[in-house]
Amino acid sequence: MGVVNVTPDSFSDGGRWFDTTTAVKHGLDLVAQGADLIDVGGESTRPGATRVDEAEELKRVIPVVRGLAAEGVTISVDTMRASVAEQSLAAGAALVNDVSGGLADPAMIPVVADAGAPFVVMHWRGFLEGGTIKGVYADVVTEVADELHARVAAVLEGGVAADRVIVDPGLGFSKGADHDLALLAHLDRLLALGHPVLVAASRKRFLGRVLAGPDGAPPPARERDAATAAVSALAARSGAWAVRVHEVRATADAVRVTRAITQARTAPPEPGAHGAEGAR
Ligand code: PMM
Repeated sequence: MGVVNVTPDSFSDGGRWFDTTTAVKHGLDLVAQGADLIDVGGESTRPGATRVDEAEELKRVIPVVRGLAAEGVTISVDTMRASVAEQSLAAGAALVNDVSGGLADPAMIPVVADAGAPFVVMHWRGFLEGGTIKGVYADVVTEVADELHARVAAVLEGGVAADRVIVDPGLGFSKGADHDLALLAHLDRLLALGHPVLVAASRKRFLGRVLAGPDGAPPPARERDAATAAVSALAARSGAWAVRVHEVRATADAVRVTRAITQARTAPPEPGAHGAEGAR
């Protein structure tokens, strides 16, 4: 899943793809680099970001969805607003990605249920009002799995079909670096919920902390793509359904190599056989 943020303030690529033509072109470039799905968002979810109003979000998102749909791209819309989801689906989006898992807008679940669209339900503990981080956990893996389970139950109750639900640990949302790392180390616990798992680690703060130099300074977001690709390979190996990334090429390669290695486990080569290039 390649990211097209049509926002001036996303933490990792803010402002770069802000106008419609550039955003559509960027989405097509990501497809050319190997993305199967493009996630279009018009509102930054960065901690402390102020919300954009509905009219502005629609103005950012809908033309980009329409432009990419016209090129045959499979699109997910990254929104917490039912109206944006509904109009994006009408404009050609295939899937709704809601970082609030339907909590921010009570109309979201009915819209998704009526459309029969796949729905990404992310683990979310609310807006960070006044800088409050609702990120206190005794056992982050168990709590995130339990809260996601409850959220999925509410989504199913609201009429979304079970085979349409995708879950996401919500890395960095009310979570510190150690929480994110623990969740990635235990993806199996999220897979056990019985739904496809989306992992969105791309360029996030926890990678900055892992990669920090001796002075403790994290590298800027755009220098975290190799680390992102490493997470993509590990997530793919663990059985993730998709990874949401800003820089697609490295992740597409990482996922392809992972797949080849996984296939080699189930179909080992004939004894003595090797390719035309010989063993290296
Ligand atoms: N993170 C961001 C935006 N959308 N969607 C899902 N499903 N999961 C996430 O973790 C997620 C998301 C924030 O990252 P960005 O500002 O770099 O796009």
